[in-house]
Amino acid sequence: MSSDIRFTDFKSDEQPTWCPGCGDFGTMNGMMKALAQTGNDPDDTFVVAGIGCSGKIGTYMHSYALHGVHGRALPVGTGVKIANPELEVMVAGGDGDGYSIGAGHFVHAVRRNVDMTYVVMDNRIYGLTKGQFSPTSREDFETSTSPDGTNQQPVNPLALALAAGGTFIAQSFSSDSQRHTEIVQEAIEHDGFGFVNVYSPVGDEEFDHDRTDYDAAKDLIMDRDKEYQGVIYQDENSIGFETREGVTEPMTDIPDGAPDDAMDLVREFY
Ligand SMILES: Cc1ncc(C[n+]2csc(CCOP(=O)(O)OP(=O)(O)O)c2C)c(N)n1
Ligand SMILES: [Mg+2]
Repeated sequence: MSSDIRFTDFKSDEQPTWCPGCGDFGTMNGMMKALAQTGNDPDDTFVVAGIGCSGKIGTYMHSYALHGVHGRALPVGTGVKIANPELEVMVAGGDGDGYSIGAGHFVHAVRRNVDMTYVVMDNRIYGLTKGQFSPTSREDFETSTSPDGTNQQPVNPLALALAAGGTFIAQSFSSDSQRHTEIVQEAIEHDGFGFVNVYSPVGDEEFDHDRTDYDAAKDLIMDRDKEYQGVIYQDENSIGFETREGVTEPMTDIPDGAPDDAMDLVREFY
């Protein structure tokens, strides 16, 4: 960790190919600022990206990074953090990546509560594949694959996270750079799984409530008529999974009674 790191140190030399005006620019800038403001530097940061326009973020940021398989960013992030808890792990991907093909991983990553930050760039569409509807598309949203609207209730990611036992649940707007940065910063500082759903809104509502009040958070999240920005729920007693006894014991410590060639097997994969 270093105190003289600027957010531009997290920028790579690659020029983003995102469309002009895309919310992904603001989302990424906020993530870089939040990383710098929490005292991280590229050498202790690992960004795991999903597949999609959003998934390109790992190329545009300067840090350790892995651009993996569609929907599988969270298990990779979990593995990185368990293998090296010293790293600041940030996972980023789209609404399709996280709430469609990766939905199962999302629920389990939330309940496992490994100390990492998950930023979902929720544009409510499959952007990279040219605009099919996504799990968060609204019922009346017309696309090439939903010419009469989707006729389905969208997934409510905040409700999913709350139901799965989330310890930090927030939403930010890519267009509100300062608030978005502050929210991601809080997610990084949270001891456990910091979840931020980021979307590009048409309108927004600030709210003032006790973030540790589970029932109040539930009421806000279930209100489908409003889009809230801020930390909606936080469990202040949260403890990161990787800090539990035995979770990050070195794999090279072979217990008594293990087969003679166990060490060779470990070396092969470690
Ligand atoms: C296993 C697999 N299925 C489908 C695809 C095709 N595919 C690539 S990106 C994508 C959806 C991207 O949507 P989202 O996650 O919302 O990202 P966005 O492009 O909107 O940022 C799909 C279906 C793929 N790459 N791999
Ligand atoms: Mg999308």
